[in-house]
Amino acid sequence: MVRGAVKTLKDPTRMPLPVPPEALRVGPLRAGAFTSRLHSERVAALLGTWLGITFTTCMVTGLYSHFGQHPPAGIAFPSRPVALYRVTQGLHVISGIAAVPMLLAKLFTVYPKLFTWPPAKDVRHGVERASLLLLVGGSVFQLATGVMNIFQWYAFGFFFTTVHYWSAWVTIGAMVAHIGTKLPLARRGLARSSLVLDPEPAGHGLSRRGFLTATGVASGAVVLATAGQTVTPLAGLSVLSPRRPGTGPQGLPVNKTAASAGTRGIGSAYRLVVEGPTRLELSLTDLQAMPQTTVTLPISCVEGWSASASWTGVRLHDLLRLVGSDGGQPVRVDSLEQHGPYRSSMLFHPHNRDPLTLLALRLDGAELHPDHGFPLRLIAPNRPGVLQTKWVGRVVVL
Ligand SMILES: Nc1nc2c(c(=O)[nH]1)N[C@H]1C(S)=C(S)[C@@H](COP(=O)(O)O)O[C@H]1N2
Ligand SMILES: [Mo]
Repeated sequence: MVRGAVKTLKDPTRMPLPVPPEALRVGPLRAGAFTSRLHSERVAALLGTWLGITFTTCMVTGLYSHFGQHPPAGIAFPSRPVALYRVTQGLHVISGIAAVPMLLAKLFTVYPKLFTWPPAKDVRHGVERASLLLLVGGSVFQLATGVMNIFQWYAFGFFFTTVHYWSAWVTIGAMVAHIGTKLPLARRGLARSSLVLDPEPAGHGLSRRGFLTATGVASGAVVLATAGQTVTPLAGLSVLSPRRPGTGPQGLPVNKTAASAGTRGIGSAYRLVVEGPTRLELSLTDLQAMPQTTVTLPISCVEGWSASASWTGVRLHDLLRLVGSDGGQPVRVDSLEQHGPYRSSMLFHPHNRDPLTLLALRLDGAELHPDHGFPLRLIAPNRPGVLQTKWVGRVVVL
């Protein structure tokens, strides 16, 4: 009896929608309007798999970067391995760049579906198709703004990181939903038997294999032309990367110069203020007289470039002990820079106590160049570049 009752209840999402008049079926809406053999289920499934891998890599490494910069209360980020952020952020940018040709190829493969007739068979089909707008729009938006950002082309009028972060959730959500609805199709397309059941039609022009190879080659080429910004041995190939190791003052790239930060011409009146349970003011001579440590650490910018250098200076932990702190409390480092989003950064206990966390006075043996933060800059292991504060004037134990 119950069974019968269920049977008579109609699934509302399967309610058929009216079919628009046949007279509208012109141009791309005609049956058989698209003839290229590249618009195939198998090509779409393979490209979808590649995109799933690159987008997932982007999301995971992007989340790591986000939480590295905005640590959730109580979760301290590790200070080792020292180059972890260099690897994760390098992967983030490399996988994003690799995804660009894949996304273009995928959109080409599936765009005839835009002209599906009827536009929506039933409510469920309509919702499914509308959700693709989020996926396509979100993917294009993420890759376009990401690439613009690494080239420091801020043509958009919003604050990049916040919008890139929230729209990533929308995109990934739409991707998960898409994979969910397409899984049976993708399985069929990826199965070896699909080559037998759905053999490639003979014809002129690019074959499916040729199309996929061209896409792979294009992805490989843009990766090789940019990855040298963080994979140093590839630097010579990096004709497209905006910042390359070995360029810039003291052989190290610079994002913000002393001139643009308004921190040029810091002279003998300089004092570092250290505030903890007690307070201390140190001149440059005082800092130079303290025990000096030399470490080799990379600057790993969120924009994907990274370069390693040798830094010499005073251990943060030593300074904290001088004002009566054991490094257990959060510490804020303030720059002499008056404006700008990166004039201050926070450090937590793994970094505060790490013997590699320095307030550096020297870079590769020479006094810091003004653009690298003269007279004093923070350099710490496994830390996003935006948090490696330059022109440090104050250290506060909170
Ligand atoms: N005060 C201050 N420190 C700063 C910045 C800044 O804008 N202001 N930029 C940060 C960024 S984004 C990076 S990647 C590193 C780069 O250091 P470098 O210019 O010495 O290579 O400095 C960081 N320190
Ligand atoms: Mo940066």
